Amino acid sequence: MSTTVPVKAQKPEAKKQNPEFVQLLDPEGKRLSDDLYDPWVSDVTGDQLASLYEDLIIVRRIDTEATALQRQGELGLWPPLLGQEAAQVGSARTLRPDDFVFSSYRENAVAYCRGVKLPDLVRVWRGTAASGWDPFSVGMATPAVIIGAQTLHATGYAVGCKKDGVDSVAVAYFGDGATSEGDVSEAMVFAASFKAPVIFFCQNNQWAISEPVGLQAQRPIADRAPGFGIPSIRVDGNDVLAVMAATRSALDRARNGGGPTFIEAVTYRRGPHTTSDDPSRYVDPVLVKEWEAKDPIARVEAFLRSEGVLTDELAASIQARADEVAAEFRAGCLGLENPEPLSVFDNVYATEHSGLARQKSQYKAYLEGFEK
Ligand SMILES: Cc1ncc(C[n+]2csc(CCOP(=O)(O)OP(=O)(O)O)c2C)c(N)n1
Repeated sequence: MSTTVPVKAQKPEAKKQNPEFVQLLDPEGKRLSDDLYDPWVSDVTGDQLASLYEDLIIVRRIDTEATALQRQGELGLWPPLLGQEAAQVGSARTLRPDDFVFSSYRENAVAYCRGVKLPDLVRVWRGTAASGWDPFSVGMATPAVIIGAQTLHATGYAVGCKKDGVDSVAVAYFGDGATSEGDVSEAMVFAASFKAPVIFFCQNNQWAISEPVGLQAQRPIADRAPGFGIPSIRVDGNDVLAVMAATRSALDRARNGGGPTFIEAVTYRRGPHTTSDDPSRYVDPVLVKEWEAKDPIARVEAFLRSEGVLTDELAASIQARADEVAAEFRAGCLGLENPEPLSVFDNVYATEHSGLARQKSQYKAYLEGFEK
């Protein structure tokens, strides 16, 4: 059975607002009501939620496949997102094509939602390109590995949108660790000063590699932004509906001249920082179990089943579709062509550069040495 009926809270009269963060779907899949944020998702139907559920399943499947590809030696590295699917899908699916995303390296689900082609997700990690995709074709810059740098790019872009008189919004995605970087503070100062239409979307996945968030943040991360004059929302990052509501409210504020908003999506990185990391050296497995119980996919599934929207048949077809995407992704990755070695010197400078030309000829001679 499918439904075009909005996914309203089951018991609107039993109002229960979570003091910790905005939550509309609890871990058991119960639809909670929230006076402030319900209106932002009052139009979301059962079918639309099922489509978000499909996204969550697919991005998790892509992530598993990429991890396997790395373990098989096909990728040099991969930054997994297990546990963070709802934070990424819930926010990215609310954006318009003319909005612009500036992300870090872990936002592969955001990239998928923006329409980045599957092999383009791994060009860099396979070492066949210096950059994965054309930013302007998908409205998303290629990922920043310098922690927090992209918040400045987003703010600059947002100021540009304002000057151009368009109502597009820039969204900067970053982690909890990034909030300790000067770049993020600078970006917030500028964004607040110029009322830039930018959303600072922080996925608090509790870890900056092996450093726990509690070390660098004595208060909730969302509390930092008001000090810069930027309102913030703390949302359950494992609740796709709540993330959507929070992002929609921030987008609306930005589009209507209200300026920046900071969103802290509280989530958990259940895997390693990257495939080179061993979290067993610093994570208590009990904590991971606790977060498994708050899984972002399980709660949507439970809710959709209780509503009669998700049947065994639909669930099986979504799984089959995810497997299809994974196969396509694997084939695309393996099909990436190795670049011609000397092309590494292309596009470094806009104009000829004698130092680079010298390096290029030295490298050419080095490579020719192997052919003898
Ligand atoms: C400016 C800078 N400093 C240090 C690093 C090394 N580094 C890479 S990832 C990382 C932790 C980032 O944590 P967080 O911002 O929470 O993002 P997450 O990886 O958890 O998504 C650090 C310190 C870097 N890439 N750039």
